[in-house]
Amino acid sequence: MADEKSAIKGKKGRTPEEASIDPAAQQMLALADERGIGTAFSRADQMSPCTIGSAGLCCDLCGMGPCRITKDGMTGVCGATVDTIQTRNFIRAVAAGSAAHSDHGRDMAFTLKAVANGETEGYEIRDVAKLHSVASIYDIPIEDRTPEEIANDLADLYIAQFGQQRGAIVPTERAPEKRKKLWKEQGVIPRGIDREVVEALHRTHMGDDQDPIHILQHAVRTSLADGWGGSMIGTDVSDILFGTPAPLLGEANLGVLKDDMVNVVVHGHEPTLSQMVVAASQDPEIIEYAKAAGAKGINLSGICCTANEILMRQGIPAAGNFLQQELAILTGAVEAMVVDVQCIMQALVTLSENFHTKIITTSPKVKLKGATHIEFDEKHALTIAKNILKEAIDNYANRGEVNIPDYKNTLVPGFSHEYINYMLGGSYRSSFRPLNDAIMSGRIRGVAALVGCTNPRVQHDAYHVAITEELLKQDVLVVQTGCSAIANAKLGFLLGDAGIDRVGPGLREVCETIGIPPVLHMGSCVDNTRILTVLTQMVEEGGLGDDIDEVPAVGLAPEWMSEKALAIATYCVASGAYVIMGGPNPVAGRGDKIPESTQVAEYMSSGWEEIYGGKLEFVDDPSEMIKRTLDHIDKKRAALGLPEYDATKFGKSGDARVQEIEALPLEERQAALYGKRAAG
Ligand code: SF4
Ligand code: MSK
Repeated sequence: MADEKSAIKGKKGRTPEEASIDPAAQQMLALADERGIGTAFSRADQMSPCTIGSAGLCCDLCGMGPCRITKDGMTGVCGATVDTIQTRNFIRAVAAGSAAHSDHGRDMAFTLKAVANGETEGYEIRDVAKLHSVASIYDIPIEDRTPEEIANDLADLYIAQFGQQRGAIVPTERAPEKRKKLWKEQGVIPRGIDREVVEALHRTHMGDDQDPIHILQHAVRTSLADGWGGSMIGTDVSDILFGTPAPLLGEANLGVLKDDMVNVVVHGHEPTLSQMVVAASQDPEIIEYAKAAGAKGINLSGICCTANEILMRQGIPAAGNFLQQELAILTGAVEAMVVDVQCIMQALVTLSENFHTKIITTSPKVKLKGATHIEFDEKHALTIAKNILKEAIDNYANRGEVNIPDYKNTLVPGFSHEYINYMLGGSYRSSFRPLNDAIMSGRIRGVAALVGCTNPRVQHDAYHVAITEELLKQDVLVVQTGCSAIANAKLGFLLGDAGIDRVGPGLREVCETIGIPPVLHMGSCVDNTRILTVLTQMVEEGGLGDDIDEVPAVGLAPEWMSEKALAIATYCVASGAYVIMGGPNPVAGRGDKIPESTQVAEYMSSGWEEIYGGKLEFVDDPSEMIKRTLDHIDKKRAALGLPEYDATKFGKSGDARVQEIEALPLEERQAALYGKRAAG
C-alpha cells in the first residue's frame, strides 16, 4: 500500500545509485520508489533549500521580522547588520547543539548518582578503574572507599557543573596548560554549562548583543561548555557505568536484520536505555517469549549513535547510520524501533504505517504523534526494557513481506583513548610515545578525525568514504565517531585486514606492527571528547608541540546536518583544531551579491586561527577537503621541524616486508633476516 502522505517522489529525483553509494541503501531506495513511499532522500529532492536561510541571512528573532537580507548594505527593521544576524543564528545553533549533548551528559550524571545510591534496577558500576581514574583527576578520595561512595561524590561534582554560576567547569582542567592559559586570557572558560547556553539565548534576544565578534566569543565559551563539559561528562559516566570500550568484533549495515527473529532497532543517543534493552534481550524469559511467538529469538541492532554506544561495548550490530533509519523500516522486518533523543526523524511514524513496525518513544523529552510511548525510568529500567521487548515480540505476528538487503560488513570498534594508550605501550607502560614517534618520523603523516552525520543533500556516505580512502593512501591515521564511523564500517575500513591493503606504506607498517585497523572507531557524537583527550595526551607525551594547535591533525564533518555538529566544530576550533565542514557555509552569506556577508566566514577562519590556532571552514568539494587537510598537516609538520612527508621512505617492515622476505631465495632470505654474517 503506497502511503499518500509520504509518497513524495522528487521532481528531479535521483536514482538510488545517485542518492547513496551503499548497495543496501540503494536496494531499499529502489523499493521505496517502486512502492511510492517517500524518504528523506526523495523529500530532499523535492525541497529546494532556502538560499537566504542557508546562508544565515534571515532573522526571525522578533515580531518586526522575519527580516531577510538580500542586498548589500541592507539591514533588518531594527538595523541589525548582516554579520550580526549571521552570528546570532550561528550561536543559537551552537547553543542548541551544546544543550543537546550536555543534557545527555546531565542525565548520565543523574543516573550515576542513582546507581551509587542503589536506586536503579539493572545498572551497576562496571568500570571501577575508570571511576578511580576520573575521580582522581578531581581529587575525590578513592582509598578505602567503595565504588558507590566515590561515584556518589563524582556524580555530585558533575551535576554541579550544570548549574554552577561562577569560576570554571572542572573538566576544562584536563586541557593542556597552554590552552587553559589562552582560554583564560580570552575570557572563554565556561563558568557553568547551563549558564553559557542560557546566556547565548539571552544575548541573542532582540536588542541585546549585536557586536558579531563579541557574539562569537560567547559561541566559543558555549561550545567549550559542551566539549570540555557536558559531552566529556557524558562519555566519562557512560564508561564508568557500561564499561570503557575496547576492541571487539561487530557488524554494520541493514544485512544484520534477521528474517527469522524479532528485530528490535534502538535509535537515538543515550546508552542508559539501549544498554538495558541489550540486557533484557538476553533474559531467558524474553527469549522464551520470542520463541513462543514463533521467532528464533530477539535480534537487536542500532541506528545512529545509540548504535555506536552498544556496538563498541557489546558488539551489538549497527543496522546503519542516520539516513538508514527509514530504510530499516522499509525492510518490513523491524518489529519495533525504540527511540530516545536526537536525530529521530518525525517521518518514521508515517512511514511505519506502511508496515507493521511500531515506533516506541521512551524519553520524557521526546514524543512523536502516533508513536507508542513507553516512558523510561532508571528505577525500573530492566522491567521497562522487558516490556518494550514484549511489545515488539507481540508485533512479530503482524509481519508482512520482508526485504532485507544482503549487505553487511564486519568491523572492529571500541578504540577508547584508554585503549589506544594501552595498545601503543602495553599494560605496564601504556603510552602515546609510539604514536608520537610514528608521526615525528613521518611514518604517519598526521591524524584526521572524520566525524559527523550523513545528509541527503549529498550522496549518502560518499564523502566520508572518498575522504577516508584518499587520506589512508596518504598515510594519515583516521579516527572516527558518529555516523561517519558507520559509513566506513559498512565498507570494511574498520577491519584490519580489509583496510590494510588500501593504506599508505608508513601507516600500514604502524597498523601491522600494533595490530590495529587504519581507521579507529572511537564512539558516538559525545565521544568526540575522546579525540580531545587523545590530542591532549599526544601533547603531554612530547615532541609534537606544547598545545593541540601544533599537532598535525585536522577534523572533518563532510556530511554534517545537525546543530550538534556546529557545537562540536566550534569547541574543536577553540581547542586548536582546523575543522572542515561539508556543505554550504551557514554564515558565508552570498559574497557574490552581498560582499559584506563574507566577513563572518573570514573571521571564523583567519580570525579564529590567529587567536586559537584552529579555524572553521566550509568546503563543498571532497577533493578540496582532502587537499586542505594534507596542506594543513604538512604545514604543522614543517612548523614543528619534522621531516617532510616522504612515502618512499617507509613500507619496508611489518607484514609487507615479511611477505617480501618469504618470497626471496634462501640465501637472500637469510641475509634479510639475520644480516650478512649469518648468510655467509
Ligand atoms: Fe528583524 Fe531585527 Fe527583529 Fe531580527 S531582531 S527579526 S533583524 S527586526
Ligand atoms: S547520530 S548527530 S546524525 S553523527 Fe549522533 Fe549521526 Fe550526526 Fe546524529
